[in-house]
Amino acid sequence: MRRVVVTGLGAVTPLGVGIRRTWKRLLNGDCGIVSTRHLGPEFVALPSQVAGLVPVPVGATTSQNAADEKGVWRAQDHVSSTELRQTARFAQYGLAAAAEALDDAGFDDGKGLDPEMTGVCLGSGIGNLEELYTTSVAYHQAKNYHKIHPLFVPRLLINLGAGHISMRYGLRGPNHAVTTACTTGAHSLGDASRFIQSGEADIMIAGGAESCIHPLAIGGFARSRSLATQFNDEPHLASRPFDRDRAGFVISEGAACVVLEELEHAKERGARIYAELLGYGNSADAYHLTAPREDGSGAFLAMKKALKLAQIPPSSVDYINAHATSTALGDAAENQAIKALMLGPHGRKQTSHVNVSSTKGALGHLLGAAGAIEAIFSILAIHENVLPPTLNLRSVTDEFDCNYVANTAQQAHVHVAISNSFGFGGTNASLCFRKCE
Ligand SMILES: *[C@@H]1O[C@H](CO)[C@@H](O)[C@H](O)[C@H]1NC(C)=O
Ligand SMILES: CC(=O)N[C@H]1CO[C@H](CO)[C@@H](O)[C@@H]1O
Repeated sequence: MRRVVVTGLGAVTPLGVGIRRTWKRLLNGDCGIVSTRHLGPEFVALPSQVAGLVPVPVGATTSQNAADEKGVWRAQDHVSSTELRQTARFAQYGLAAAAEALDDAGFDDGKGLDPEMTGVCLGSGIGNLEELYTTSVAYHQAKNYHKIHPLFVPRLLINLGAGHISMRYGLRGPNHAVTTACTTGAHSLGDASRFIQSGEADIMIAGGAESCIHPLAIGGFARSRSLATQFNDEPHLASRPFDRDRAGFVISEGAACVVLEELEHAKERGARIYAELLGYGNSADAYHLTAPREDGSGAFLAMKKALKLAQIPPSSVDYINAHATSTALGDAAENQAIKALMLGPHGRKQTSHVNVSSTKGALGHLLGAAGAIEAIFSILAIHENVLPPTLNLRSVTDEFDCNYVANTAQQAHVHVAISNSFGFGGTNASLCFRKCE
């Protein structure tokens, strides 16, 4: 069986451009969630006026998040003028995250890659809503198809994110784009690992990208009653996974990519190995459009399968990066699933020994990129033996009796970590990573 390891990391997030910066600020307890009111009157009319925005230079907008000029997003630093014209913003974030991950893995500018044995899996949950909206409006008003830009379709298609990465580096291995709502990022990593296991590729760039901070997306999620609406004056308090006062998720944007590599291939070139991707489990709730099964049995099945494939008992799991988006139902269902798994026959004896956190308190919900960035946090937890915190966790109801790493990062030996992702439609995935010695 070919084994798959992680050798490179890259990200663009509301905590900044670059994975080191994001991770440092996450451990520091910083929050990337800001008000959206400066984005225009349409945003002020929405019930939820907070979002995790990738910081941009001061002056471009009045985003408070951009106070510090380092780690801010300037598209021209990451994409060529041709790419800029041809791509949606989610794809630009994806290109930047992929470039950082490749550099981090020692393949600067793609040098040293075998084109035929290197592929890309980059997905997005929603894609380019802005393009769809503006084109629809222009077309409707003029009733003239010349209002449709010649690049409309290439800017719209979700798989063009992966396509652009392959074109930039000339990668001719598998090229794939998952779109499974908020499970997209996890499925991208998991499916990419199977391309390597099967021998179709030695190296895969895998991740998720999202940028749909648009009134239509916020309005839509608000209408499905999923968003936080009670913290518009205090954005940094809006995302509060597991907390008693949690009341909906915060929409965010960004991208995250990893370089996955076959173990022997990585060893041969002396690559730094962050962790091994040991197990990948999938399940479906088969229950409801947006709500989880209350008992969390969907999440339970996904984690159980990931551990079964990893051949690891629940008692060996040191850290769980929860999907927990800060909704009343979702967090409770996942908590129940985690406890059922970790306190079951082969689990730990006490809930207080179960270490779980949700990094969405600091970043909000990156939708199609969430599974990828949270997988990276799980990998770094293993690599650096530290548990990233759950922000805004002030008080809990009785059933929340694990260690949720409230507000401050904790040192702990992390050998095995699980990253959970669940999406609308009831699709659930878990990734299991292990330290590679
Ligand atoms: C959980 O985290 C704490 C640090 O807060 C650590 O001391 C403990 O060993 C961890 N438990 C497990 C089972 O990993
Ligand atoms: C927690 C749980 O049991 N299931 C998750 C699976 O996917 C659904 C899809 O809506 C999520 O909402 C659940 O949280």
